[in-house]
Amino acid sequence: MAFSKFTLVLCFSCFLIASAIEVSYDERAITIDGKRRVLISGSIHYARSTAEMWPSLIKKAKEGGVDAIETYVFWNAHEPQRRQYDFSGNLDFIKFLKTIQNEGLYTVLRIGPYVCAEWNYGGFPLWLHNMPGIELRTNNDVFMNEMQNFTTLIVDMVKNEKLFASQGGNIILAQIENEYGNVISSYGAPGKAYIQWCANMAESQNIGVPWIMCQESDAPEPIINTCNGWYCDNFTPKPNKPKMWTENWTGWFKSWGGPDPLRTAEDLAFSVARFFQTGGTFQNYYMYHGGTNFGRTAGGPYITTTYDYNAPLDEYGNLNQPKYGHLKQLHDVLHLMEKTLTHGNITNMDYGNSIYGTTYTTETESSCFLANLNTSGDATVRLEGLEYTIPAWSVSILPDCYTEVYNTAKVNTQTTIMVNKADGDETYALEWTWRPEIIDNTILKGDGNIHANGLIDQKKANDVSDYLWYMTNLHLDEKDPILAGENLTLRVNATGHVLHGYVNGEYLGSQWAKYGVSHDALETPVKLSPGHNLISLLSATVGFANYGPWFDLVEAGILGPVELISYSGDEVIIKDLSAHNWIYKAGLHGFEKMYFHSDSQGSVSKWASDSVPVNRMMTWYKTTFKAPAGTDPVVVDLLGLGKGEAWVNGNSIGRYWPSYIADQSACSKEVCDYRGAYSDKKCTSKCGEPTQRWYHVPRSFLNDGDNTLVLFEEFGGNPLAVNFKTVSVGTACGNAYEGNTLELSCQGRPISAVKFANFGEPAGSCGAFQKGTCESKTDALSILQNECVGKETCSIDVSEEKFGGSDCGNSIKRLAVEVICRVPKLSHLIALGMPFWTCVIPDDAVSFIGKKLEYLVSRYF
Ligand SMILES: *[C@@H]1O[C@H](CO)[C@@H](O)[C@H](O)[C@H]1NC(C)=O
Ligand SMILES: *[C@@H]1O[C@H](CO)[C@@H](O)[C@H](O)[C@H]1NC(C)=O
Ligand SMILES: *[C@@H]1O[C@H](CO)[C@@H](O)[C@H](O)[C@H]1NC(C)=O
Ligand SMILES: *[C@@H]1O[C@H](CO)[C@@H](O)[C@H](O)[C@H]1NC(C)=O
Ligand SMILES: *[C@@H]1O[C@H](CO)[C@@H](O)[C@H](O)[C@H]1NC(C)=O
Ligand SMILES: CC(=O)N[C@H]1CO[C@H](CO)[C@@H](O)[C@@H]1O
Repeated sequence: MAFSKFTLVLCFSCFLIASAIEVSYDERAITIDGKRRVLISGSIHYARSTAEMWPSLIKKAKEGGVDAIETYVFWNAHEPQRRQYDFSGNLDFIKFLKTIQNEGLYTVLRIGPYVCAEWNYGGFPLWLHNMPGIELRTNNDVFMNEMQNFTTLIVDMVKNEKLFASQGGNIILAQIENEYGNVISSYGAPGKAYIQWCANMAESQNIGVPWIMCQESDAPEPIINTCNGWYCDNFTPKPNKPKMWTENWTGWFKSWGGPDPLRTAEDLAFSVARFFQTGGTFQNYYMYHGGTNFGRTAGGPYITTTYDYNAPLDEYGNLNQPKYGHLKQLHDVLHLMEKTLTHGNITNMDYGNSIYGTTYTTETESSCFLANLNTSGDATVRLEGLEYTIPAWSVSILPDCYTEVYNTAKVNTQTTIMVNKADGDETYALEWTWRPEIIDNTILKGDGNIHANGLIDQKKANDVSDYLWYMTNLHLDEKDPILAGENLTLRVNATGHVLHGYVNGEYLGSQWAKYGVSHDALETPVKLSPGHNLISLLSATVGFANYGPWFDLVEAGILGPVELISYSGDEVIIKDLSAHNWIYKAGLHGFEKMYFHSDSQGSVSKWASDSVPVNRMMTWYKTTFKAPAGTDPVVVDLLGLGKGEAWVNGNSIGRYWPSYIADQSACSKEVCDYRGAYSDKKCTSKCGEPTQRWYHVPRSFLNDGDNTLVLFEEFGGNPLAVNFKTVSVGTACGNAYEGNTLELSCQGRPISAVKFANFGEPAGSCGAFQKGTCESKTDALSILQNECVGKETCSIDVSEEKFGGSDCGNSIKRLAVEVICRVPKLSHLIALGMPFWTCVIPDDAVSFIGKKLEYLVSRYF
């Protein structure tokens, strides 16, 4: 069956190939078959989800009002060894592009192949760095040959599948290089020559659609320069080029030790509305779905495994509400105004006090924007005789210059609070086996495979592991002054990633720096004996640098100096070991032996099940588990562990580091206010909590029978609390303005109860709503109960017709509502004195007894 379905799809594409689509541009917009377009695009990186997730992510993007999906191409993932390629699994980017095409969306293909993207080494393969005579991202033949070779390979693969619009496909734009304008001044004249070469090389690929360069103000003709940033309303394109925004940061990425970022829906919508008000016609969300940095793909230093980005779709692909829905409504309005936005004459009005109006006028219609850039004062504006109230830091859109159909600060979409819950009522304890990482060879014998005089940059080792041992033998004469002195200390200046020190087999201590960027040294008392001594240092990188001028040269590992220090009277005696002969060994023994593979039969006997150790460094743990039932996304809770990497059925789910607590001081003290310019320091939260406790286990990594979880624990931790949960909607709230329709949805499960409902001037926010000083005469709660309980979605007209008059006078009223999307824990209900019969009611039966349960819940919660 699957086969015949496949052939059917193939034949469909035979028909689709029919005609080329002409993509061009003028000073107003990208044109498709001669028609100027308003285009909303969203970034989804194929390598940050699984092939099984792609169709649903893209479908949700389409439903969110997105016209195009934008992705980078990840060179180091595809060409891990020179001329050895991988396009399998979630690296099958052609399949990803076809999934977008099948959904009827356009694609923006950002080849780079330098991509930044908080991706390991910005997407460059490490072997590139180690090629003789190479200099990256500048006018260097060795580099340019490699860049051209890879770019050509990708373009040819796409051409073979006829995916460029010029061939009848859906790719409308392609990008070469990335944000080079931010760094070009550091590269001097060769940088200018290089970017010119990039343009010529790209053009010579003859793809038949325009090339773009982002953040490159002197992009060579005919390449379009585009803007990246939190806001791009002040961006001016080159003459005769459309105003395009390739990266509107929907949130921000997260670093180990850093807080949770949040960019509010109100501010993001404000930035988009301002961009279109000021003449923009193409806009891309970076990210629309951020996803997960599986394996060792996270960039650095210190980018977390989650790449959620606070995007409209969360890490697991769930709708991040209200952001998703609030933007969807904005996209619908902007699409409605496509004609006026791309053809209308533009008139700007300055009302003073940072209030600006813009009218787009064609022969037949006009559309208006009213923006209030004032960060505190709401404003009243007169337009053609009518008055409009524009809240501070917001934009109102009037598609006919008469009716306000959208205001960026008035969120009429539900807010969703997700919960992680166990399969069934209780979490069960997993049974663990363990084995030590074998390190005697390195800490006692100093065995390695590379010898060098001096300390080396870790990029010189191969890139299959974070780990590199640095070992040196030290022969000390009995009379050596360093032994004669007092307080003998080993001092190792590292680059800020993680370092563990051993001398003669004994563990001395570890050191790592906040965000992996400062240069604190490991300083520890040490005992050495006359004769032979062995110093073994283990360096663990946490993602190579991915951004900045010459970022590729940023060194990692132990660069020194490595010194022994002792004191004799007032004299300091220093023995510098940096230039010694050092022996190197890359990787973990258990990794080479594939301990992480569920079917590594050969070594099965060596896993011990008795006296499972806790807080033991350099330890492997293994357990089997059943996948949680259902289709909700699965996460594993790794609280209790230190730092390491985790594998499910042999698939790496990424680095873990739950013991890294987000810096207390990194959170903003003020209550999050959407008003005023956003930066990644604003509205942060979760300080004092583990930076990342939950790790995504994609459903496609799991099977119906036994599944294996393997952990490599580097720091020492306790696996006994590890458990699997699913992520689903717990609570949905609305806070919608009169005149709108509020849609409430539990996304696939019934609304089980209405916890709060009030029409009038309610106060507070989701989870903490309160009645205001006035309200409607009817009982909003019972109206909501009647219409919503037991249903998966319900739609409420927020109006006086529905809720009756109120004692609020003429002010604009709102409906605040909070509904519960799951059955409360039975144990909880029993504790509250619920009758026994409720214990036997399964989840699914809830809709039948919903009202009864609802009543109980509203009484007891
Ligand atoms: C890339 O380089 C290899 C040799 O290393 C060569 O065989 C291949 O043709 C090159 N590809 C392109 C598109 O230039
Ligand atoms: C913002 O509005 C207040 C009044 O609401 C006004 O006093 C202030 O000058 C305005 N600020 C700017 C920058 O226009
Ligand atoms: C738009 O501006 C052009 C040039 O100033 C003018 O010829 C045209 O009549 C204007 N169209 C409208 C609808 O105002
Ligand atoms: C430690 O190393 C860093 C480079 O990683 C260097 O900038 C710094 O000067 C070194 N410190 C000492 C004391 O040599
Ligand atoms: C050695 O360490 C001890 C204890 O910290 C301290 O009292 C003493 O002054 C140190 N000696 C020298 C020479 O620094
Ligand atoms: C164009 C722009 O806004 N660039 C900014 C991108 O973000 C970094 C980090 O926040 C800033 O340093 C750049 O100025």
